[in-house]
Amino acid sequence: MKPVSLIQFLIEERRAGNINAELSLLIEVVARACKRIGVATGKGALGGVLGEAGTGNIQGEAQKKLDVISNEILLEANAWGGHLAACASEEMEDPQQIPDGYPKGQHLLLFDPLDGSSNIDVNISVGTIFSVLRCPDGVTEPKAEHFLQPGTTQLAAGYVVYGPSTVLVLTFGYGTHEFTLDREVGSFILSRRGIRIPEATAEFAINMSNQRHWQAPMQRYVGELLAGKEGPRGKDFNMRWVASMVADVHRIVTRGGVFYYPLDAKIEKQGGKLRLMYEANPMAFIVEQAGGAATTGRQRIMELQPGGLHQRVPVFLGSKAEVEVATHYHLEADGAL
Ligand code: P6P
Repeated sequence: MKPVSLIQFLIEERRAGNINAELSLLIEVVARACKRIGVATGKGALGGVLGEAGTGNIQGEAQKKLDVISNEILLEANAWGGHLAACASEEMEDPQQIPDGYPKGQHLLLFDPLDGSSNIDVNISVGTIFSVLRCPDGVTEPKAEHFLQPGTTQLAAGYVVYGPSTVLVLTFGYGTHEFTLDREVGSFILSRRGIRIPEATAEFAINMSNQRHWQAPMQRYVGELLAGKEGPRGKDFNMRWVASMVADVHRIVTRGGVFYYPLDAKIEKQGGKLRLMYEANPMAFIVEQAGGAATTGRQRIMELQPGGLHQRVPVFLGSKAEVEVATHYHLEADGAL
């Protein structure tokens, strides 16, 4: 069958009335920027791009050189196209306006330019995560509050995982689709249309070193997974933890599984580890459109009303039936059932 390129797919989506021309152009620009990020990360030690940048971000985290480079690539690529009203990034405290002199569009782009960057120096897969919202009518200089829309209002969400192959996974709310980069030609080629995540799973992803800090429902739930077939679940489970959300989520999108970053005593005050607007919401949209589920352990992530651009939340996502079990444990413990 003739390969379908990303551009062709976007034209099909426009013809189907699923997206408009401006959103189509935005996704093309983001995909092209991610190809450049993939080239930069692929240079490794030869590109002088490893190690710390010597700066910190809004999260108080030391920035890697590639965090800063990736952020710049996305900002530059999106400055002149006329499809955006503003950008927001994990690496910047406030939204970035479109530079004077360039036309503005009707979309807001949010991104984590290089998620999992602590893995860069040890050559483990990292990725870019992005989310697209509509800019409220009449707003020409979007501020942070204009980005604070629930995940259910996303127009598009996607990630690119820079692994053995470079893979873009994308949704507009009409299914979740995967594109693999043909490095010879430089085009993203449709490799999976209409992905479905298996409802059940025997594989979970969590950072077990936090176990002693978890809330009681999580202790009980994971204890039962570890008890295997002799325990109440009656089957053995396997565990994976890459510590790169994009890599862990891509495994789940590819073969099923669940990913958990629950509240724990260390991060309870900040509300969680992962960021709602440019990690949890886009991943939730992608997973739900593939038949999976995404909750905070207590409610659907995409229904949260954001309180801040860099707000953190607990994340339970993946195979629907298993996420529902974990969520049930939390609601039961809260007396909410
Ligand atoms: P931990 C990477 O820093 C990240 O934001 C996600 O990509 C990843 O899933 C998580 O944090 C890893 O957290 O506590 O295991 O290092």
